Amino acid sequence: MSDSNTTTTQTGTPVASDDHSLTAGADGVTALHDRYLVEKLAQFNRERIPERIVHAKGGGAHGEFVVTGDVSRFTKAAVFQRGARTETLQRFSSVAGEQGSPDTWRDVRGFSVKFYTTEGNYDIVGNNTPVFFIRDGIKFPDFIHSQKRLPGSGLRDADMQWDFWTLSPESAHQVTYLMGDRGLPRSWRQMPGYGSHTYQWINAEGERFWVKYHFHSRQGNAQMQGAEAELIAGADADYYRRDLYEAIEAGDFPAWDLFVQVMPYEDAKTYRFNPFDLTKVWPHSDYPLIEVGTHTLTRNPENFFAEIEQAAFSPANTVPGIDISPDKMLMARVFSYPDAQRYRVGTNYNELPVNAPKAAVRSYSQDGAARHGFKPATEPVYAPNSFGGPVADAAAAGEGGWESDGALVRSAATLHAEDDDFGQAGALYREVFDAAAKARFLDTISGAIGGVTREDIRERAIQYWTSVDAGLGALLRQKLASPSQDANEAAEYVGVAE
Ligand code: HDD
Repeated sequence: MSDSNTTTTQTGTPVASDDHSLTAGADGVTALHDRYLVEKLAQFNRERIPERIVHAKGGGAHGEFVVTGDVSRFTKAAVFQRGARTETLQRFSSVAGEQGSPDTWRDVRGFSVKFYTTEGNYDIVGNNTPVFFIRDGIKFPDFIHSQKRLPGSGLRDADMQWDFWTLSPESAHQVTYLMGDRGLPRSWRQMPGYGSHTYQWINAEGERFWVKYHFHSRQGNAQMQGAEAELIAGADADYYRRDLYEAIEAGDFPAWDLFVQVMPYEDAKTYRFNPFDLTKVWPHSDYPLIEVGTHTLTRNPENFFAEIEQAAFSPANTVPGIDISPDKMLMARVFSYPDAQRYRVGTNYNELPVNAPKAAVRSYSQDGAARHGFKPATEPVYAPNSFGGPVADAAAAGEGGWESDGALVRSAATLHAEDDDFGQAGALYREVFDAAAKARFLDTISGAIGGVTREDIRERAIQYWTSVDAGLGALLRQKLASPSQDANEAAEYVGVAE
């Protein structure tokens, strides 16, 4: 009988040593039948799972969402009914960097929230910007390739970043956010979150609405400048992760107020631009913010790997009273995330405690690698059946939907009067950035474009910003031509220095 503190193998047998392998004599060859040594090395070799293909570097915490507003006229989802309190999990991240990359490289930040609702898990899987670089999911792998590393040198590269962006002018609005102050938040706690896409809400009467989510930080919004971000990147690559962890440990719980913009279902057809275009925001003057509730992070993970690395957020996780919209990006994402998670975590990833719903699971899914949950053998394993197994129910599912008809085509969405690529980017630059922010913006884009080596791509980049704002284009041309251009600035966006 071993002491209760004796080390054991994975199968619970006491082991003899954690210091010495079994050898033929003190200096002899190692015995293959030292199965504890073999188990230890083999298990170690399998400690990592593939990192997320995007948003690999991140951090997160557990929290609670409390409804304070009354949005029951728009959705019947239990999670958003007045007074409801729901446990949550949140993950923040950077898009392009790998697991160990510095938190303070300029990038868009992920902002995903999992609500463990009484009706199943609901995930809002968004970013700290309200728009995105592209409007069709078929471009996503190309976009990400252009932001990651060259296949030969393994280096990030300004030529391919600007080549892709300037050949994809719909990126202008998001690149304006990225190269503006929002590209370098001071912390995850001091940034907003957006669902970005248009989603669908369905009320108890079956009426449908289009909605956009906005999380406003109670800590306020704050940013840092490039020089400081560069210093921090070298000194503390985990700056954001540490900030969040330490704040929560100290009982300083970060919180965000959630609002929605609500568009009546019929408005979408005649709105001045396509309301399902992820490169656009809906002006608040058209659709004002409506209060929903407050999300507060209160508990750090006990185990980062089990609770954050294996966490699987997905826009496919909807609940009754909430559905997706005809946004082509969103439709691509609802396929992509569960697919990534089956590969990255494993087929039965939803059985892990961090992903498992608090609501009961009744399904006919079974088996697969590492399955451990199963139903009593007396229960039927197929539907329909005559043995009292669970039955699907359209009314309970509370799905939305929309009308669509037509031949299968590959084309842009139906045109609305004000669909364009540059209008909202120009408004952001002219009307939201003050003079100092405009000057910093010019510094950042000229620095980043300064790293472009191909003359045609550089010229296209000047045209791109001229389309955003003619004055900005002229200033950029002037600055790029000026010999005082600091060579170091060029490397900033590609993640080296400012
Ligand atoms: Fe995303 C992670 C794929 C647009 C916000 N994304 C993430 C993962 C994949 C994709 C495969 C890793 C999931 C995992 O392994 O757990 N993303 C896409 C595709 C998109 C796309 C195919 C376009 C069609 N993503 C996109 C937008 C947003 C995000 C438009 C924000 C509005 N993505 C995130 C995120 C994620 C992330 C919130 C969610 C889970 C996570 O990071 O941890 O930051």
